[in-house]
Amino acid sequence: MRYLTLFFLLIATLVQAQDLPLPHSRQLAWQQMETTAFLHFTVNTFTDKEWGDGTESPSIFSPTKFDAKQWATALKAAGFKLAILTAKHHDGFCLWPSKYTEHSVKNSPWKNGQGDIVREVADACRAAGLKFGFYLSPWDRHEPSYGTAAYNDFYKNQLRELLTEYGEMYEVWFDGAKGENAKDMHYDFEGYWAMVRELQPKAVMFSDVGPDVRWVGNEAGNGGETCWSTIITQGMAPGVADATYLNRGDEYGDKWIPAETDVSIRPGWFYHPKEDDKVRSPQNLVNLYYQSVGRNSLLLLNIPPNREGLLSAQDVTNIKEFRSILDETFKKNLAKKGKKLAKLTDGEFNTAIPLTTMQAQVLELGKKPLRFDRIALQENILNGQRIAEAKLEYWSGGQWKELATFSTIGYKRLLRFKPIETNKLRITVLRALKGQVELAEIGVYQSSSRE
Ligand code: FUL
Repeated sequence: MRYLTLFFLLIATLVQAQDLPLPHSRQLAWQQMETTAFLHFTVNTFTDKEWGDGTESPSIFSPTKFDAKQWATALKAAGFKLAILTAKHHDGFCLWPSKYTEHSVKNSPWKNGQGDIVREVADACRAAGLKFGFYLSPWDRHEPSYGTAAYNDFYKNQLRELLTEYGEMYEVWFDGAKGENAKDMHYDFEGYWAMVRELQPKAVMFSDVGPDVRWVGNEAGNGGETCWSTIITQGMAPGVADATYLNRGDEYGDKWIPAETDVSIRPGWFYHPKEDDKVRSPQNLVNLYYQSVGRNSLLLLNIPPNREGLLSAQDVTNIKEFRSILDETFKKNLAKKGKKLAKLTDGEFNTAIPLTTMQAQVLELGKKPLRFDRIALQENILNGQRIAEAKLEYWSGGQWKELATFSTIGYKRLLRFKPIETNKLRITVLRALKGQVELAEIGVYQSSSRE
């Protein structure tokens, strides 16, 4: 009888453990990219606007030195893994010669209307070793059918062109923005999403509320100090979402939809000459990395091409230096010296160690004290996200001293602090969701002096 009870208890625990939402392999691959790039480029680049109204003449679209290779090479050199291009923004102008509208590059002077920006950028990205994705604005201020059911067919036709004629896609961006005076339009998001899933199964889909990745709730590059990869989407839709809720996520969330932090290297999303002296510095960008990737999110950094059709020199310099600083900081994981820390420093989620709530786990870094000022922690999210609160301490002067108390870890938590010297750390999970908590990785680093 006792064995039977034990057996049922075991089954109940297993069932419970599997209750939590888990990441799909495409979501995991997405999060592991960590830094991806956004490319906002369209008629706005030439009109100096952020939102076009759809009356722009295609004749103004005339990048004189357009060079997709320059974009892709610069992004690759700066360590980005994927680039997302605004194939169509709210103004409705298409960067590819869509069969379904005249409002596109085919009526522009660029390459005498024979060119295709989407094709050139997609090809250049692949050649440089970058993944590619696109943004196709549902809100369309040019298309006459907008506001009627026929627009859903129009949108799907465009979506199909992009999904079938340009090779493999890794992300499709569904923007929820709609101006105040936009027509009352009922978008068939379910239909759009089904089409992406069918035609490009590797692509994650972004919108305020997923289905695969969600908005972080602001455009300032701030991941939530607490950031769950799970949310409840009921009652929300693209454009109709609670930004504070999205920023934090929800430990009771029933869907795995991690947060994407989209932010621009300049004040605007599109290029404006007057913002040439307002490009975020490499240090500012590094800080964004800590605030996004370091808070269980992903950094989607916008680098807008200019009127010549090139990424501006300052932007290129700054993203390169940003990467060089990160590389220097995270080059050497000092925890690799710890004899018993092999499983925690091998870069694998599935060689994690179990942690028991309210039981301190000592992590021996070696005999001699090491000096460092950064720590990276990763939870085994293959089993879901569980840690709600934890504490780190370090051994110094014959006693344990508190280093940091924090909330979620998830994919990654980065901690910054004044340099310490120690040979031992200890981690205590103070609160966790049901099931087995597992620590997958620990990284211990001395930051670059250029941070
Ligand atoms: C917003 C848009 O309205 C902006 O123009 C930009 O594309 C940003 C990424 O998303 O909703």
